[in-house]
Amino acid sequence: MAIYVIGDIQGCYNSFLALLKKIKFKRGRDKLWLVGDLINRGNGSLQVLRWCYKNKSSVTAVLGNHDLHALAIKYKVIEPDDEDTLSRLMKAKDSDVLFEWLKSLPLVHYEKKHLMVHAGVLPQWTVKDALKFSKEVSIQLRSKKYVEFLSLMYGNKPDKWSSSLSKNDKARIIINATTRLRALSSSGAIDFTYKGELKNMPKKLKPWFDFPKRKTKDTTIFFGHWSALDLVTRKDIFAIDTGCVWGRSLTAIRLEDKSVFSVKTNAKDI
Ligand SMILES: [Mn+2]
Repeated sequence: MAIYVIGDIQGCYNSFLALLKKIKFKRGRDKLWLVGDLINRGNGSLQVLRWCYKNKSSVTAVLGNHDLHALAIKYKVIEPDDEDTLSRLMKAKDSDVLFEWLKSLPLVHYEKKHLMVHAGVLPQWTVKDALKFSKEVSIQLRSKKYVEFLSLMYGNKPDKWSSSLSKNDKARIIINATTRLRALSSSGAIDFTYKGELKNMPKKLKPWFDFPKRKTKDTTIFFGHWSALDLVTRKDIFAIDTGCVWGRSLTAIRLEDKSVFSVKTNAKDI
């Protein structure tokens, strides 16, 4: 048995199947950890989500910004935009059950001393904090008021963590940090604009994982979301969004020995 952590699939179903073939994935023996953004932008969101649901006993996944965006469209909190490729998924006869599963996913997962999150964690958070905050959001998403909850997650404020935030502000920054975070200003405010490579990053910003005194630095963290980083394999962080939906590649890391497996994007997916 092995655990493979896989980067942002974003509806690239053929690429995903090719990667499963490459790692010789066997249901019942191996497990998959998916870093979120399972769907959207690629054209196989319905197939990816169906595969995950059918194999849910082998899949551990966390929510990404695109997954939350899809939930907001599904439950009529917002209208789809021009770049969304979710209409087949929305109209599918099994759409309700697929979204019910998606909605049940956490924001962070911790197991075997490894943390998985879609985008990042704030420097003030310990692993225990991240898990507690993820749970608070999951409780809301699983409650009867989930539509109302999804409607209040939009917005970039507050951009700074504080233990005295109101309940809604706290939920919003937890969601923004775990699903959208890339860089922080020197004062620790989330920067929502910079998406580029590290070498071009403005001096006043720092990637979240290099922010001073980050409390999770002794834990190995797997994340996606930041495709411009490409593959980063350090002792403390594994950035594994290698831009499948941008025509680059889809990557898996075997948790046990950190072996890297990757396939080029299948052109049919985008
Ligand atoms: Mn993302």
